[in-house]
Amino acid sequence: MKHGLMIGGFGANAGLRKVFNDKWVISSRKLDNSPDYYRSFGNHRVATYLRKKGWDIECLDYTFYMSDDEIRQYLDDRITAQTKFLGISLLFPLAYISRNRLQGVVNWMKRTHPHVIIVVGGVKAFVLTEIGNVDYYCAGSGEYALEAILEHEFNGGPSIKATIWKQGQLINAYRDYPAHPKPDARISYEERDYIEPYETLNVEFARGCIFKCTYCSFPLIGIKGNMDRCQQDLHDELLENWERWGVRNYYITDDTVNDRQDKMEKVADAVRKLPFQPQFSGYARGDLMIRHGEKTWEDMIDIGFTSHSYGVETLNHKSGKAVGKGMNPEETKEGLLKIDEFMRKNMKKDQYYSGSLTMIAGLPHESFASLDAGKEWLNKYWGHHSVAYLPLRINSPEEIAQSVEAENMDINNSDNFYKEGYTFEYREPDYIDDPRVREVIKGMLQAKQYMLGTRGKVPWNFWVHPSGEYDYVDMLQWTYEWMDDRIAQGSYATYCFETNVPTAQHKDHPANIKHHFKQYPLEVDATNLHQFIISYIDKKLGRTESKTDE
Ligand code: B12
Ligand code: SF4
Repeated sequence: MKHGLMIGGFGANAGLRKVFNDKWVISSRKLDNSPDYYRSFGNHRVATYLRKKGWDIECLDYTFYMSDDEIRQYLDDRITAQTKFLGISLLFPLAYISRNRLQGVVNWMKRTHPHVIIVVGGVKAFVLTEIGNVDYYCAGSGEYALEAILEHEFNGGPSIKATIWKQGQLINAYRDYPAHPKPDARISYEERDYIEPYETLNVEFARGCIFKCTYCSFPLIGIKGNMDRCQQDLHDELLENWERWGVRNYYITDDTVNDRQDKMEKVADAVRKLPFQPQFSGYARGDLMIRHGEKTWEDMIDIGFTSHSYGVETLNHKSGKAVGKGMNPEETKEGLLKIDEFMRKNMKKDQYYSGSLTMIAGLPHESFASLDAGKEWLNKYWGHHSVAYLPLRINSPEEIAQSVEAENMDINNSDNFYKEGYTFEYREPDYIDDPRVREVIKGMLQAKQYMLGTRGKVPWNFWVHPSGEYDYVDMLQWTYEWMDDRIAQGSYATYCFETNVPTAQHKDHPANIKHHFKQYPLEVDATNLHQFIISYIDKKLGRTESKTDE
């Protein structure tokens, strides 16, 4: 049988395995959220599709929790003359160290197993193209694109629509091999994935988003037409994961889970037919939650979709309007409180409600005064939920003008902000008191330095707000102060997207999970999830007795 391997799991904390046996914690003293403890689902989705076409494909998750020797040992062990390709999934930009490690693995593969072609795949071209010495870069939903590559390479199929990038070929899969809609977007796991019942897997209800917010850089936005999953396919996937692995927890990967009321109804119909109650977390637009009202909230409770991350972004009306989220903030605040009350009153036993908010600091028309007004409300009324503020990130016009073809494949949303009057400073800021902010800026300067060697000739820069009142660095500082205040007042509930940590931690007492979504110790114990990853790697490397695929 034609054989392929797919590896992933190159995250920000990668390579920290040496401290695995100490107590591991997830800390709320941070500004971003980490994807490190999830499997590399992109690989599993593409592999599931290709297996239906007769391929034998094994996936390896959490790769960078292994040492370089372990990664090589695994690849040496699995690769045979039948092995045709190695797929590498990259969801997020790699930190400098991870990038070098991955490049090392790729170079070693080319020297040691030259008959295996290497395909790097994921959402964003600029992330993929940081790696050299590969045969194909596949940006976008990769099911049909990888199939086309394999047909071309090994079955005399037509040549691939691509442009040259470094030594390889760069594919715009969204445009040239579109896989949206994808009604059968199911992932089927195998024995050799060693799925545990307390894991949080990922699931798709629909592909793409019907909206087009100004700051959003997801490629499949403003999508027209029906992009929904087939109800039966969704039902069967959830049932299979329950019957084979005992899994009931999911992160939904839709850009906006609740874009339509009828979508929630359709999912609820599929879920009601299941013999168990699943639990879902995912991104829901706050304004739509409020508009759609109680019928949809009931559907959500039936589905088990009670762990939400609302992209509210701002509580300043003019700022919201400027980025496509124009609901009056008073209506937003009132609506959020209503949802909170409704969920708490009507949720089923053992369900938990997370009303995580994600906010952007530095939008058009936002001032220190309006930010502080928003903060006051959030600290008073939304202190029992997690709220993440991140400073607005946009590229300067010079960067966009000089960006290479690979970057032009990715959506650029910066233009929308130039129109609002954002300007850019090209110098190292010399006025930073807070050592944490200094550290972040230092990291960004280093990254920029690295980029100068590979692509981009524009020196480090940061935006200045149209009002002239503040700049990017001030907003970075403001978000740290925001976090300090939240910690000081004891507001640090678990984020909706960190649901996999408490789910694993309380595997024997699921009723305790809900406490994390009110308040939890500042540093939450993640030992179980880490133990799971160690044991997964041991099984993959044959260090523990385990069932193998038939
Ligand atoms: C779930 C999710 C998360 C989870 C991640 C959990 C995990 N690891 O699974 C959490 C909540 C932790 C998260 C965090 C963040 N996220 Co996020 N997230 C998503 C989301 C909604 C779904 C990703 C996903 O799992 N999709 C499902 C899988 C199956 O799809 P996939 O991996 O894309 O795979 C497909 C293709 O990419 C391709 N493919 C993938 N692998 C391979 C391999 C090969 C060989 C081939 C050929 C093809 C291929 O084919 C697959 C099937 O179609 C996306 C939006 C989206 N819908 O894609 C944003 C998204 C990936 N996130 C984004 C961002 C910005 C962030 C944050 C930076 C947010 C923040 N400001 O903190 C952080 C980053 C954290 C960090 N430390 O780096 C951005 C872009 C990231 C980027 N590359 O620049 C996205 C695209 C959203 C957006 N609006 O732009 N996120
Ligand atoms: S609703 Fe979300 S995914 Fe859709 S365009 Fe807006 S920010 Fe992007």
